[in-house]
Amino acid sequence: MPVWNPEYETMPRESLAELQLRRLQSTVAWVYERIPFYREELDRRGVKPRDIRSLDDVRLLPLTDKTALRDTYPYGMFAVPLEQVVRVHSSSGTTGKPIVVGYTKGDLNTWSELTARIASAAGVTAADRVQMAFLYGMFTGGWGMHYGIERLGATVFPAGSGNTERQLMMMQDFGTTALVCTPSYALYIAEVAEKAGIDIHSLPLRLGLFGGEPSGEGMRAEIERRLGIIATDNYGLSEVMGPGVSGECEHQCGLHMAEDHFLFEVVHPETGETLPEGEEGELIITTLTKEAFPVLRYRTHDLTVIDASPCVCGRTLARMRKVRARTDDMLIIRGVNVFPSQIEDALFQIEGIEPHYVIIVDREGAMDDLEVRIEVAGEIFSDVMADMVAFTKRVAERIHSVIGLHAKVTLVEPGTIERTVGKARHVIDKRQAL
Ligand code: DLL
Repeated sequence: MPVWNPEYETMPRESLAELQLRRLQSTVAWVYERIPFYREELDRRGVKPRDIRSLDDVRLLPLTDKTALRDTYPYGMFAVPLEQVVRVHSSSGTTGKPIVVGYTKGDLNTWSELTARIASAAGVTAADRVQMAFLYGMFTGGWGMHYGIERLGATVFPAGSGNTERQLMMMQDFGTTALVCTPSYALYIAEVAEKAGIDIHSLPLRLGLFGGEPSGEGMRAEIERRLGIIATDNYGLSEVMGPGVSGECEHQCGLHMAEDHFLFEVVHPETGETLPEGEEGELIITTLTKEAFPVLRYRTHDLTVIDASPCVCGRTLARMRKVRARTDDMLIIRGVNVFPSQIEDALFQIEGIEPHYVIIVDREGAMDDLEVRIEVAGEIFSDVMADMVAFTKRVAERIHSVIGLHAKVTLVEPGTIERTVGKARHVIDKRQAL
């Protein structure tokens, strides 16, 4: 499979490091001059842009958290006047004010280059017909992927998310070959097709580019089986750009990171200490070419591992492991640390469970209660009571073996758990309301 931009994607790692250092130096000078927040932070540390002499000197720079971006809402972290900003997006925060990010013409050019790159790595070519089923709007997913896929020369159908029957009609009539959306929406599309008696396997659809939320290997296998496609994962976040930060190649063995435009580090989530390659920790990203909204050492809260060993595809860009958890989605239940993804992985191992679940945490007196509500295949649901009880017990045991806690397992009929056309919400923590 040809590489979209071999000059950068297959660059020898020593040259890449030189490029990164040059770009880091200009970014630090750029933010020092233009963003009061960074100038103050650097002055407080007694660090001047000229002190950045090696890539390791990135550690002299402050970590940036979401709060800094919130406190300067809406434009306080912009490095250029609004006249030079040609696009604004915002992050998908659920409550309060969003984080607002801006792009110059140059930034949009970089962005479409990088989304073209990940689409190409996933296997999209100019001959593809790509259905964009991401939300268009302030979310970076829709527009970000859209321009990259156009740049690549493929045909784009900007369907947007939702109206699943119409998505399926387009897929059938337009001959869609690639689908772009969140993994949970892909599954929902499969489900609606199955119900409507549409045989997706007989359609030209062959490839999926999924991102915007975590998805494990169990979820990938389910999507690949039900849609009859190859499913690839891509990752990004609004604060550093949007999609295009990293994405899988056809070998599906980690997400190649756009290291020519970002500097990636992994740190210990509590101490902030830099961890060696191969250790799991929080991903930290410094933008190297952003003009309007550069960030230094942004704390993503996403947990991953970086692997810089060569990939069979020939790209020299290091890979990050699929993000399965965030430092802030960890639940503490009866004193035990639990990631929702651990429960999901346990569920995906059991035959008969549909990939729709919700984890409900509540407090009864001083005790935390954990309930896992799952959809099961129709046959199981209509089975005799004794079989259902045995099944429930089996699921509870599997969950216990993974997280060491007893969960109340509730089986619900197929179709009862809320579906989403964007990012799925798998956890309801009622304790927060107390
Ligand atoms: O979700 C950008 C994006 C859109 C990426 C479309 C890929 C495709 P935000 O709304 O700012 O931006 O949310 C960013 O979503 O910090 C992760 O926690 C999570 N996330 C995004 N992609 C993945 C992924 C977009 N492939 C936050 N795997 C990030 C796991 C992901 N988590």
